[in-house]
Amino acid sequence: PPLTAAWAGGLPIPSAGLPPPRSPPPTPRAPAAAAFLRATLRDAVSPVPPLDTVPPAARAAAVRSAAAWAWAGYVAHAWGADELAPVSRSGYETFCSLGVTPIDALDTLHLMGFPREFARAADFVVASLPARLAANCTVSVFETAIRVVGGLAAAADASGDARLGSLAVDAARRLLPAFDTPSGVPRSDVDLAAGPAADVFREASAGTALLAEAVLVPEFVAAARWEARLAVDAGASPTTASAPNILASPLAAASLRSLDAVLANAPEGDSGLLPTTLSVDTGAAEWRERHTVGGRADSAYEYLLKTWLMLRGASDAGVRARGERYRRAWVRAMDVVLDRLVVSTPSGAATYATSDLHEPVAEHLACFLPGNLFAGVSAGAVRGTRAARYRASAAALLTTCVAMGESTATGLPPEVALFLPELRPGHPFSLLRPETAESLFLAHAATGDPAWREAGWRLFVAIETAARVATGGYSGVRDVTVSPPALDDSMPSWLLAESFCYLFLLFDDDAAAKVAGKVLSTEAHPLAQLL
Ligand code: DMJ
Repeated sequence: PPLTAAWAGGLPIPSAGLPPPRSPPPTPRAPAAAAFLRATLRDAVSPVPPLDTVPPAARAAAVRSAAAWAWAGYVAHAWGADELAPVSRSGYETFCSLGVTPIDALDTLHLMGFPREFARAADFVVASLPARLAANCTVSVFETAIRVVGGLAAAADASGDARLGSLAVDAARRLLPAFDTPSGVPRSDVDLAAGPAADVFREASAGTALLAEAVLVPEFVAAARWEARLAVDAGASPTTASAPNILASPLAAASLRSLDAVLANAPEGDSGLLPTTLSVDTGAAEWRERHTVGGRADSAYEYLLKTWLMLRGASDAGVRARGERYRRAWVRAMDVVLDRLVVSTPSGAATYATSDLHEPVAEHLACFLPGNLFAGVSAGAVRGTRAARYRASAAALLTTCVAMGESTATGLPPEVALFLPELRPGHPFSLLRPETAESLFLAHAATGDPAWREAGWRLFVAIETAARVATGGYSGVRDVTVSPPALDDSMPSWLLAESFCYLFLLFDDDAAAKVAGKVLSTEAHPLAQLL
């Protein structure tokens, strides 16, 4: 697909980094929302106390209050819309009006202990989503899988609410036609109702897929598990829900076939980096070769590890062996990423994952990498000297991600940083992305080092100070180098699904214990392992 904008340094930027488009008119509020809002504001929102007086033991509660403020803003002004425009106090549609914010937020509400808000959101999703899913609308397979399928499956896992599990299955089935390609690598877009009709795919992505779009196993296995469980509840043989049968079901098998096509086509050796754009016909590199662990590629690397985590506890030896293949693929990929994409500035002051082999460009999106390395080491994916190397690289990378935020006037990291040769903002906007918080949580879980918690608190204070909107919600900012910053009037659904969720997990040991046995998806949805 054509790249649409330029790095500040004259290099391309993924279009995924741009603020979302607005589609007026604002979504009308559901009639019941006013009462819902009043109840939410009254019952769920306690004000965040003055930040400099918050003792460490109260930090999780402060993050929980902030999440309630984000949720209340959505309920007040955007109920039923995909996402909240907090400044103009309306909603906007980015995902075929599926109502993606409540779906993405369900498991966060559950984890943070908002049972009433969870129940109301779940009832709303159950009542409204079937009709929304049945509409003729073209969606991104990737975004719908990670936010909708993953969000519903995790919320169903957490609550046991089979209605949500059934919706996860419905949503995943509607994405399945995209995988019907010669290679098994899915097309980027699919019409939710019409499937692979000839004219539903965007011209820009016809025939190609991005690396991240080709690796979606955790979401599809989670949906397949719910499909099997519902079938058993309806009278099918209990063996339907065995791990091998779940993996053989159409939903799981399609996602695994795509992953296998990616790995089968990955070059060996020095160029063992995965291609960022793939042909859906062959699964091989397409268009212009570019290697990155940032946008367009990020979660594919993350999911090599997490596919192993999903399969490694299965009682069936064949399933475990299959998982082991993905662990080895992750180690191969990480070795090459550390060799080729992770670089240090000449002074050694900063280490970052570059998004371009020839230019010193670091995307905030790539800040998931240190957390992924820490998670792999903690899970025992690597040992000995390799584990030591991964741990040291992860700490250096995360230190730079933290510095990306702490070098700006707002304390928020920019979308893109340049190292010329030292750190400075490239694209200065912030979409309140989660990757630094995610890696801080995983780093603290792996090492117990309180410094990661301190960095997380400073990040939270920066969000509170720069991005909180007085009438409800939080907003992305246009320039993190200016304080106070201009707001971009958007609250991406990942703020509740991930950014606040990871900060809460960082400060709340009980919550962290609850997700410890789960696989955190790329959208921070805790998914059960296959047993
Ligand atoms: C989220 O939707 C997911 O974390 C995805 O993997 C990357 N982009 C956003 C957050 O930045």
